[in-house]
Amino acid sequence: MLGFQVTTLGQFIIERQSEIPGVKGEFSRLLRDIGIAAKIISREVNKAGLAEILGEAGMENVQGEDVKKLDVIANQLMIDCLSRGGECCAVASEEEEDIILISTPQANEAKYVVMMDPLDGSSNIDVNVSIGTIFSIFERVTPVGTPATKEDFMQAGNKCLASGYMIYGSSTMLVYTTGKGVNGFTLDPSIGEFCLSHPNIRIPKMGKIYSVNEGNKADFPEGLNTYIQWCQEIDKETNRPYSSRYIGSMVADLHRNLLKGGIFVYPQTTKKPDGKLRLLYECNPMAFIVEQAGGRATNGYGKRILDIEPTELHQRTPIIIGSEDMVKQLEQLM
Ligand code: AHM
Ligand code: MG
Repeated sequence: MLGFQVTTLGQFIIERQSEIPGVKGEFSRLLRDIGIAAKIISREVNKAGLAEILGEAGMENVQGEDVKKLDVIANQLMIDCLSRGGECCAVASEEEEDIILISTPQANEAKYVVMMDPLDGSSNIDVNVSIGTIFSIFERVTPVGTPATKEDFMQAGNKCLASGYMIYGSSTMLVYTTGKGVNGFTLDPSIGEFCLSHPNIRIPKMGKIYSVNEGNKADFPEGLNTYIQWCQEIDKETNRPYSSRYIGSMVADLHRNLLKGGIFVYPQTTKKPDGKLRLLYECNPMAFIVEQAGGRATNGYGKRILDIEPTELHQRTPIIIGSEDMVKQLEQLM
């Protein structure tokens, strides 16, 4: 194959533009800008291992420049790409205390806001393990022509127009949804393009993988411990024991479970009564993708993640997400 059949992310975005009601070229341009940011962040992630040579974060490198942490770099790159495109009026980021108003003269005219976790799985950065970027796009609720406010970000996930993630793994992928299924693109570094590699991703209804930080077991709700024990029992009919897989990067853990089938849990614990993961930057975007792929995402107590009304930018929520039947099974025990 010479590559003539390849569909690039840019082509795909334009071809699918008409599927989203009320959406015009600006929205496609915004997705394209995120695609550009993805390529640049991927490049930075790939050379992160050279930090020892180029200089440690927080110090000066051999050229006398300040070396920044990768998550700070990713945050700035996303904001720069979104500012350059002109379709986004403001950004909320896990890395920033408050919302960031895009400072270009035309920004108030833009219709969309972006929420993001620029580099998820930060504990894995220094050890060369997969990390990711998570994003979601909403239409603003304040009038176009005025500066965006926090209100534009206090929207339930069910209002989300598009969400996605980049995973920097053995290859770099961008997976996203606009509410019409989920599609995955793999970066071909030789041509510098994301190419459609995983069209119409569907998560298996039932899987054999459970992903949870079992180190916190002593603090888990009883129902979760009962479920984990059940996953570990031997039973030929239900193909148990299941495999335990936990990378510690939500993007990587969920990406694997999305393709193979499985459940990912970050529950509330006695130490963290709201769990750890952030509703706006991590849980909502991933819940939108998993639901669009045919899976399920709740807080474990009957509440759909996408229906939670946020009150705080950095709000956390417990989450159970993945293959529909596995999530339902655990919910019954909770
Ligand atoms: P981060 O955004 O600071 O990287 O934290 C989020 C990460 C998730 O990617 C991952 O699922 C979780 O934290 C792991 O937490 P823990 O080490 O408590 O299991
Ligand atoms: Mg994160």
